[in-house]
Parts: sequence; C-alpha cells; structure tokens
Amino acid sequence: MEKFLTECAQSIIDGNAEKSAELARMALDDKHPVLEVINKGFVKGIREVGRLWEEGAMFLPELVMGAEAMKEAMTVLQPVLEEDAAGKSAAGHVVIGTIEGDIHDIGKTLVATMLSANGFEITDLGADVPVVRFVDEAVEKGAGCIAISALLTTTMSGQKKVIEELESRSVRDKISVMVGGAPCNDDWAKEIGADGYAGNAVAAVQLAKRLTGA
Ligand code: B12
Repeated sequence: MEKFLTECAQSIIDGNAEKSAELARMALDDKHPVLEVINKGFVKGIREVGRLWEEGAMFLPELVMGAEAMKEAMTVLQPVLEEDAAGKSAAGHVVIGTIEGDIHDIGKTLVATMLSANGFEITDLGADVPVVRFVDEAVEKGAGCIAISALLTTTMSGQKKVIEELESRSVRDKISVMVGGAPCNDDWAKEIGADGYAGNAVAAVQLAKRLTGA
C-alpha cells in the first residue's frame, strides 16, 4: 500500500494526468480505502508540487500540470465518495464556494463531496465567487451554513466580507460560516468572527455537523 500511495503522489508531482487517472482506477479495482488514497497519495503529491514551486524548483506550467493530474484522479474517485450519500437523511444545507479572485477549487470540491457523502445538501457555487453571491444563494435556498474556501493570502479577506454582508442583511444569526484553505487557521476564523475553521475535508464534516446540529 505504501508503495502504491507513493506512486499516486509521484504521478501528481510528474504532472502525469494519464498515470494519476490510471492509479485512481486501480485503487477502486483493488478496493483500497478511497479517502486514504486521496489524502496520503494524491493530496500529498499536490502539496509537494506547491512546496517545490515555492522553492523555485518548479515553474507555473508544471504547477498547472500537477493540478490537472490531481483533477483527473479526483474525477475518478469523487463519484465513489458521493455514493456513500445514498440513503442518508438530509443533515442540512450548505452553500460552498471559493472566494472571489481565487480559482483554487480542488480542496473546496473535496470538502463539498465529503459533506454530500455525509448527508448534507450542497449548493456548490464553484470558484471565484463574488461575496454577495454567497449570501444571495444561502438566503434564497434557506441554507444554514456557508462554507468559504480561500487559498491565497490576498483573497482570504473576502471571507470576512461575506460575514459583513450577512450582518448588513441582518441574517448573520440564521446562517453559520465556516472557513478553510491553506492560509486560514483557528485564529483567523476568530479574528473575522467566523463560526469555525477546519483544516481538511474530514474535519470540515465534523465542524458542519456541530454548526448545524446534524
Ligand atoms: C494546485 C494549485 C494551483 C492550481 C489550482 C487548480 C485548481 N483548479 O484548484 C493553479 C495552477 C491553477 C494555481 C494557480 C495559482 N496559485 Co496555486 N497552488 C496550488 C497548490 C499547489 C495546491 C492547492 C491544492 O489543490 N491543494 C490540495 C487540496 C486538497 O488541499 P487544500 O486546497 O488545502 O484543501 C484542503 C483544506 O485546506 C481544507 N479546505 C479547503 N477549502 C476549505 C473550505 C472550508 C470551508 C473548510 C472548512 C475546509 C477547506 O480541506 C481541503 C481538503 O482536505 C497550492 C499549494 C498549497 N500548499 O496549498 C498553491 C498555492 C495555493 N498557489 C499559490 C499561488 C501564488 C498561485 C497563483 C497566484 C500563481 C500565479 N502566479 O499565477 C495562482 C492563483 C490564481 C488565482 N487567482 O487563484 C500560493 C499561494 C501563496 C499565498 N501566500 O497566497 C500557493 C500556497 C503555492 C505556494 N506555496 O506559494 N495554483
């Protein structure tokens, strides 16, 4: 298993989308635990890509290729995570998206998939979502929770703006807010008055359950 997970990570570092998709299909055929394959294999790879890029050991096209390989693998694995949702009663409605100015959507989509697999009804607004759209959709859909992803230090302030928008429309007490993404942490969540922060998709499910009482 260890060797297989290393291969998964390496396919992302190599930016080899054909290989990552093939490994994802192999994981399903061999009945490997999907979450472990994602977190200890593919996610490890994309984090390493980020580290190498930051160090200057990789250039933007290689970062893009790594992201594409990650997406291919997730396209194979996500439907299997979603299948778990079948038969689970609705645990509440969550509106989720990546904040405006930010196109990173791999982590956000993983969180959305895991929430859905745990019985939450999900409205996924995608990436680069304007502040007002989060609030418009949550109010319209009667959602109890907004989940906002931000991967850039330059866009994380948008999470605060969503909370301010909720306050200005006097609906803050009806809609809880959870935040996440690489630059966020518990202190940031407290500073902006969010209801919670989670560092990964599994923790995000626990947090959403706590916030919605599901
Ligand atoms: C892949 C990637 C890209 C891809 C994105 C593809 C896509 N469709 O998502 C591409 C190549 C397009 C890209 C572009 C850029 N990127 Co980029 N990217 C990354 C990288 C390597 C990995 C991100 C990722 O997918 N991780 C895997 C997922 C599974 O993890 P995750 O996102 O952290 O999500 C998990 C948790 O955080 C949490 N979570 C996430 N969201 C939420 C939300 C909630 C509510 C909760 C509770 C939890 C939660 O759960 C998730 C699952 O476990 C990171 C490095 C890093 N360390 O994060 C850089 C990184 C985020 N990128 C960075 C930069 C600078 C950029 C660019 C500006 C580069 C450029 N010069 O153009 C552009 C940004 C363009 C824009 N306007 O958004 C920097 C940001 C630095 C900073 N301080 O702001 C990073 C940190 C790289 C680095 N080390 O310097 N990038």
